Amino acid sequence: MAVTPIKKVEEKTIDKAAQVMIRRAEELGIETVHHRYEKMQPQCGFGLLGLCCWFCMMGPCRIDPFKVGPTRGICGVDADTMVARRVLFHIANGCAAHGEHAFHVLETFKETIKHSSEGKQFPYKLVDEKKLRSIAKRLGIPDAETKPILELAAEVAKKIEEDYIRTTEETLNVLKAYSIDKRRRVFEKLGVLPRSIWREVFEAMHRIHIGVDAEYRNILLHGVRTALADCYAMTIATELQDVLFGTPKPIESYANLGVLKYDDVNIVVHGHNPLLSIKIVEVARSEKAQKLAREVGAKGINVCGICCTANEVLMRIGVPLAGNLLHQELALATGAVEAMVVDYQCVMPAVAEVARCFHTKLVTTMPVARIPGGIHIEWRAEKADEVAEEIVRLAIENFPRRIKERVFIPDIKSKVIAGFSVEAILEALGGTLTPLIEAVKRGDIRGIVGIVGCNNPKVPQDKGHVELAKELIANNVLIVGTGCWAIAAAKAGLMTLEAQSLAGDRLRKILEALKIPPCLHMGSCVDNSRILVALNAIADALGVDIPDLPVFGSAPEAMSSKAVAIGTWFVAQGVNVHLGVIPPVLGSEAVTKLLTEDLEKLVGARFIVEPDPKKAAEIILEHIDRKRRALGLST
Ligand code: MSK
Repeated sequence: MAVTPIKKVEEKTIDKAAQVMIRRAEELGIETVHHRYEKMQPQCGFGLLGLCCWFCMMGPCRIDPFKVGPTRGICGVDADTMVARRVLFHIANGCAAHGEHAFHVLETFKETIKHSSEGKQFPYKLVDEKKLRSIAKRLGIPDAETKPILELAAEVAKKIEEDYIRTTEETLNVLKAYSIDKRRRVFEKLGVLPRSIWREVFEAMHRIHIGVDAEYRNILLHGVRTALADCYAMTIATELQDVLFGTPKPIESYANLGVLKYDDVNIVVHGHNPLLSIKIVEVARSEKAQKLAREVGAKGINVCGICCTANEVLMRIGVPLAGNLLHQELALATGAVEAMVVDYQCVMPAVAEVARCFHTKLVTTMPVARIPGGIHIEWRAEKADEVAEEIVRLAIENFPRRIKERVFIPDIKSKVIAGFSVEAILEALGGTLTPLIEAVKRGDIRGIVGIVGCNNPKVPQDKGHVELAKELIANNVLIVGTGCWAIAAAKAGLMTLEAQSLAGDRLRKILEALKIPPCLHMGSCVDNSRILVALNAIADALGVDIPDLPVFGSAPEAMSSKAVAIGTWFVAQGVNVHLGVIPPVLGSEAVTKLLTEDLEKLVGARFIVEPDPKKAAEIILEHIDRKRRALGLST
């Protein structure tokens, strides 16, 4: 297929490996996300403003922002309601994604308890007893430190399950366990305490149905409630994954397409849920699998990852990162991948098309996520080891079909130190937050910024992520983050000890003393919950509420509905959130004002939209200094 070349590839990505691979894909006639993005131009102006609606079959309707054409949809919906409904749709969509992920982990956790109690073999184990006891303690389970582990785990599972199935007006057990009093009071006053994860998504879908909620403030208030349900669904996923696979500790690896190997069987795991990918790594590292690989002429088996499954297996077992969202097709375009194994979320259906150009097998594994062109080998908790073995064998057997002449792997990769869970950060600090808090008070750490979120082909890949991080660390701001930002920062070398040299003098001394990079990899998307746990602890230690802290959140290249949900709950928790991509809300002045101004009066924080990373850094630094002054700290 002839592909129209991208005019200036450096305007699509700052990542050198990606630049090379986009050109390589063009040579091979492979279309990527960037080419499809160009074909899609100009994108619908109504859609970009949030002014189109397809929620019923009288539509689609669109509202004229210039008020020359229709100012209402066929049902009479106005611009404010139309835009607000779309925001709520995204939040509910994001919450459903995280909620399902967490629920799958909960089901596996319960099965693990059941099999262990019956003394039966099971692919999963309760690996991190210390973490389990700390979760139980937070949940207020009696004798959390001494109770037999399986009994305790069953009580934890029950408390968490209640947060899905509750039918009363009580709020989530996990919210009560993981939020600070000051925030809980704010949520209570606003009437946004979530009741159950399923119920808030259900109610959101009801409200946006034709002829239900038509008052934009009421719709968005439920958006906040649903986003909070999302927040604690993510907490469930993180916490239970830590129990099943161990709480991350600092670990070294590499990032970027150069982690693929010419002589190895390459398996790329992609998606979000580590339940199967961890098993694949275990099997691939076994002597039996390595021997099989050698028998087909490979040197060994190399598992690497894309997106948040990559983050999960990196921070727990050191698996290298092949790349973030916009790398998924490029990894396959190397021609060196025997199997791409996907679970769910952020997997572009286009990977099937790229795989088809080579010998690559695309393997889908989750019942909720099949892709035409993929082979479906379904994960089940009780069969996880066999499924992983089958997939690894499939990849090994596929190696001889690789056409060596078509393989090209860019020799580009960076070192990365990942695995900064809250527990690991505390350990680096000597077991207490005091050194961090004292450094913030002195101004050695001017502030802390969480940078998170996706890539988006609307902006150059990684540019916002990397430039914003560099600008902030040069100004003595410590960066923590997750998701595709974390992969961007890793690829750019910002998660190494060498990157300490990019930090301002005062921050650098702290980093050198603690032997940590200036950008701390805290995990996958769901691990944004770790950032919140850290913020709660800092606010508690200082005796203030979260909006009082010299902190900020940023999603420079936000793309998914999950990002909308995460951004909304960070704001609800009192953290200002910067967005580098303009969200589809500008069609309503009222909604835009509510999100970027009025929310501050309600929850103490708001959204800020600024595409230029340098200007965004200025806004963030100004906010941090304002908060420092209010706390009586030097600036
Ligand atoms: S993978 S949600 S593109 S961060 Fe978590 Fe990356 Fe965003 Fe997906």
